[in-house]
Parts: sequence; C-alpha cells; structure tokens
Amino acid sequence: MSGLTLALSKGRIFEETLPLLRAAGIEVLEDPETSRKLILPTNREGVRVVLVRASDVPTYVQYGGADLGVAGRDVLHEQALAQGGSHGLYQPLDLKIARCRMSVATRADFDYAAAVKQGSRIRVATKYTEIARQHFADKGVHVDLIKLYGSMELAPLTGLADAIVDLVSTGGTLRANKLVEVEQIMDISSRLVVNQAALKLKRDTLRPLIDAFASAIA
Ligand code: PRT
Ligand code: MG
Repeated sequence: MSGLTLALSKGRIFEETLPLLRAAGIEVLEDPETSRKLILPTNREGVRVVLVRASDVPTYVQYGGADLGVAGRDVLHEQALAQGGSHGLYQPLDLKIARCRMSVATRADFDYAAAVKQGSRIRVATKYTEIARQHFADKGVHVDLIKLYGSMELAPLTGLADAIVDLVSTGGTLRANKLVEVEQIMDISSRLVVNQAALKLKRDTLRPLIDAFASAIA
C-alpha cells in the first residue's frame, strides 16, 4: 500500500519527466525505447513507472491504476469536456514540459478568415473534437467535425476537411505539408495529475515528491 505507481507515456513526456524525477532522487532503471517492459522499476523501493498511451494517463490515474501521472493539457482538457467538465483529478502542478500550442491550420489556398466572415460551414478534422466544438461554438463558427486518430495534416491535403485542429510546436510538420496556422486555440504543457484517494492514503510519500517536482520546475 505504501508503493507508488507513476503513469507516463513513451516519447517526449517520458524524456522530459526524467530530469524532474532525478531532482526528486528517482532514477528509472530501464529505457522504454529498448525495453519491452510496460512496468519499469526505479532506484526507489516501491516506486515504479507504468507506460501507457498519452491519452490513457488520466484514465489510469482517475481509476487508481496509477497514483499519479503526467499528461498534456490537450488530453486533460479534451477528456474533462467529454466527461461533462471535470474528471476529479487533482492537478497540483504545471510541469512546463512537452510545450506546444493547439491551433487551427488549413491549406494555404483556403481563405479561413473569409469562410468565418461569410458564416460558411467549415469541415474540421481533429483528434480533439470536444475542444474544437467548444472553440468554434464560442466564436459562433459553424463546423462539421470529423474525428481522426492521427495524421491530421493529411485531411486538408486529400479534401477530407477544410481545416484541422492539431498541436504545433516547431511548425515543421505544417510546413512540410504546405499547411498554414490560421488561429491559435491554447497553449499546451504537461501537468502532474494525482489520484484523489492516493493523495489522502499515500500523502506521506506523495507530498515530498510533489514538492521536489515543484522546486525542480522553478
Ligand atoms: O504518438 P501517439 O499516438 O502514441 O500518442 P500521442 O501523440 O498522444 O503522444 P505523444 O507522445 O506524441 O504526445 C504526448 C503529448 O506531448 C501530447 O499530448 C502533447 O501534450 C505533447 N506535445 C508537445 C505534442 C507536441 N508537442 C507535438 N508537437 N504532441 C504532439 N505533437 C505532434 C503534433 O500532433 C504534430 O503532428 O507533433 C507534430 C507537430 O510538431 P512540429 O514540431 O512539427 O510543429
Ligand atoms: Mg504522437
């Protein structure tokens, strides 16, 4: 009961969380890029890392499959909207890692401003249908949303959609596919999320960890 399970996704979130863990005295003992294990041991007895899909991190933490985790604001906001506003996760810290922005992008030859002004229906492909729905509703723009699970950039190029809502960091992916960013929706970074019950039951192990993360960010 005293052990701690931390849910992380492979890739940028894992890589960028490592220095914060190190600052808290925790070393992950295996590399997820070479190991096939889904549960990684650490140098701290009872502290383990579980590897899950980025969009599964909030679910693991919400239902207690993990005590805490690191998830992007994109994933957290999308799931909170889908669950009617809140998922009851304690979010004590903005870790300021895996930063990017969520934006609307179109083909260069699509006049987004004119389409908005004329009140045309715009076809938008995205993985983030809830965030997109709210964003366009707030602007009073009529959209038909098309749910995709990846490679959003392809949608305007094939005529599937007029626009996409996706994450942008360097802008390289948009440029490589001749798309232009026409609107920014929100800034994204990753948050620490903690299971509410664990916060009470494992307070003595969790609190110092959260405090160590907090001072490592600053
Ligand atoms: O890849 P997989 O399908 O397994 O899952 P995932 O895409 O949900 O996970 P991952 O690891 O790619 O992303 C995890 C989290 O990292 C996201 O939820 C974001 O909070 C954050 N993040 C930060 C990003 C990016 N930056 C980012 N650039 N997630 C994705 N991207 C993608 C973006 O979707 C686009 O395809 O990178 C491309 C754009 O990058 P630039 O640099 O070319 O602009
Ligand atoms: Mg990805």
